[in-house]
Amino acid sequence: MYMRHQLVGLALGSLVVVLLGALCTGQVSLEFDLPHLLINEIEINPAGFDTDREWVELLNPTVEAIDLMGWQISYSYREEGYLVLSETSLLIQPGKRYVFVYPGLRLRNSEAHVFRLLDPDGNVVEETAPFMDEADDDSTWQRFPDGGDPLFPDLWFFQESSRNKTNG
Ligand SMILES: [Ca+2]
Ligand SMILES: [Ca+2]
Ligand SMILES: [Ca+2]
Repeated sequence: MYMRHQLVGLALGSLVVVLLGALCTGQVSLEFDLPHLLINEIEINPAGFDTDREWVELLNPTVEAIDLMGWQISYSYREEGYLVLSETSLLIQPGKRYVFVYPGLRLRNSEAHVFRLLDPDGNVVEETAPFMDEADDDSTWQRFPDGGDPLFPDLWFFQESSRNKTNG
């Protein structure tokens, strides 16, 4: 019990130090990432043929429109690489989503692989856990809750598709 109080005390002490530091410098350093464009849902293996039917749902959780021009997403089949999401200006408004359909056959079903999102400067903005999908049906990988939880950013469920709609 004493230990727990001591730990809470330490945590509160650290918080006070951070807040005091913020007051003194006018800056607050946050422990978690600021909101950014998200990979929110992934269909690796749609029912039937996969060609031209694999997709990712992107979500803009920020308060400003994001232009997809020059952003890239990873693919895994047959080799691994990146595809440009849009060559021209394409705005995703705040809170809105966009479904990117992979051209051709781009995603391995049976060997887990991560999905990465790169901004126009080539920075890795997001890297998911490794996913695979051998179900050959309407089930997809989806963040839970919709848009993710900042405290549990790697919480995903495999469940019936909610393409271009709220996950859940
Ligand atoms: Ca596939
Ligand atoms: Ca599927
Ligand atoms: Ca969805």
